[in-house]
Amino acid sequence: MDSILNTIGGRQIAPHSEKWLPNIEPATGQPYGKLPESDVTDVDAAVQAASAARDAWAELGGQERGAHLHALADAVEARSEELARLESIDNGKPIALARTIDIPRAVQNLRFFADAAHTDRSEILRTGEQAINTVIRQPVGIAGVISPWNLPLYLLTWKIAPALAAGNPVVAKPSELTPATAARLGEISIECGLPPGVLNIVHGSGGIAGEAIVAHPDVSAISFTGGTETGARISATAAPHFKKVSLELGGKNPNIIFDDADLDAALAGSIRSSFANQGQICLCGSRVLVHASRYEAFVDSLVDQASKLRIGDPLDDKTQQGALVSAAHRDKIMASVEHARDEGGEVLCGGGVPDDLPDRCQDGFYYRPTVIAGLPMDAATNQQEIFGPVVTVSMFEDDDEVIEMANATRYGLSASIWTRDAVRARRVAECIEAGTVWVNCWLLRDLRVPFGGVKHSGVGREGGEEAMRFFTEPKTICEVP
Ligand code: TXE
Repeated sequence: MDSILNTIGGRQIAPHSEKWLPNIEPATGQPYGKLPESDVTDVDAAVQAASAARDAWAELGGQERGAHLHALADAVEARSEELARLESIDNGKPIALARTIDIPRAVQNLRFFADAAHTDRSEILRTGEQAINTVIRQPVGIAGVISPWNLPLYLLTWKIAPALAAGNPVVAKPSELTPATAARLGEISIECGLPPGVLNIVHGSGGIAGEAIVAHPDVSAISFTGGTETGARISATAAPHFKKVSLELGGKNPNIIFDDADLDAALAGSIRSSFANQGQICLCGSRVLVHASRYEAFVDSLVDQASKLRIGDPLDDKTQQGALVSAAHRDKIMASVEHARDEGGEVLCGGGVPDDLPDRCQDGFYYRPTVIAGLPMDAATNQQEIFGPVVTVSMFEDDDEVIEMANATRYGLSASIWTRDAVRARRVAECIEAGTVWVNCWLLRDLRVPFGGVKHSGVGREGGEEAMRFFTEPKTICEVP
């Protein structure tokens, strides 16, 4: 069995308690390794290593920090195939997806913020003849990073890259369900000469190691992506310490197909936004809202294409739908679909476990792409994040009705609109309560734009300058000449 180790102070080390958690391969349901079950003592060691590295890393300057991040990006890119395979085994995602999305995006994250490190963000504001205010931005301090399992290396680097670029040492805890690529990143960071203590990666459960990071008095900022309930708990723990907190949480995103949409493009986009990564992306469009005049034809095609998605071994190049991340998550999805049936929903396709899996995958955590019709917007199925390959379809008559339907959940992360009418697209986009609205596309990302959600989808924004602002504190120096 492969053992994963913590990266603390530039060394690979076992948890002080010698306690371990099993690492399960979702495709087979079998344990294939173990990871540290770190606790408050391991987290404290990581925070001490970060404290020791803090001043030197801040004083190094943006150019040098950028050079370190570029070196890390190059080293990750050179190991792309190895990392894609690790990600696919650890998470259950199709290797084709890990090769084309997860690992390339991790490299891009590191490169983007390597370049962002060079910019001087100071501002000068003159108070007439009386004074000169210089606003400088200084590193926030030790950054606590807590990342989820759905896009493991992609989301971990999305957080650690700006934190490091802005001059902060990091203590990161990847999801205990998918620790492999983060552990490899820790090793790579040592191999490519990142100063010891600058990037510390502590593995373990959220309730123990994660809580210890959030509660540690020397950690100044917490950047978290994960479930809304966990986000609420993190907020409550961090608040008495007055930490900066950035939370990227769940979604129940509408995917709106207007009568004037390019239906082929909308269908292809909807298949991706419904089922990419087995629907385990916070940005997935889990409520498909279709204009009444197109409803029947569109839903028929959606069901047809969803049923044809190739489910199989994630390590097979041709697989389009891999395994769900864990047995518990698969069971939660199953229960959600059963609840949808109880609520009166009609399961148009999927709604169960595939029966034609390869031998190796018989005990894996699979679920068929599922489309459910006939539920009102206030049904639990349309309100709760399922986070799996399950979408509902609903009909609307006009723009005002669909805006109301789109906004009728506690979430507000993203939306997609498919229409040829640019004026309508802009009006509807402005009325939708969400951090991002895509028009005639989905998951088209520019790393410079703010990224995050409103309502219960989160607090704060990541990406570009927003991330650099989050990981720095402004200081005003007011000088009278
Ligand atoms: O996420 P958690 P879970 C949603 C999705 C999913 C639900 C639960 O709906 O079904 O959340 O998933 C760490 N203090 N998303 O339970 O618990 C944990 O170890 C500090 C949406 O897997 O939020 C992991 O590293 N940390 C989503 C990270 O938080 C804690 C991605 C995320 O796990 C902690 C994943 C605590 N008390 C799930 N408890 C998205 N927004 O993309 C847990 N953690």
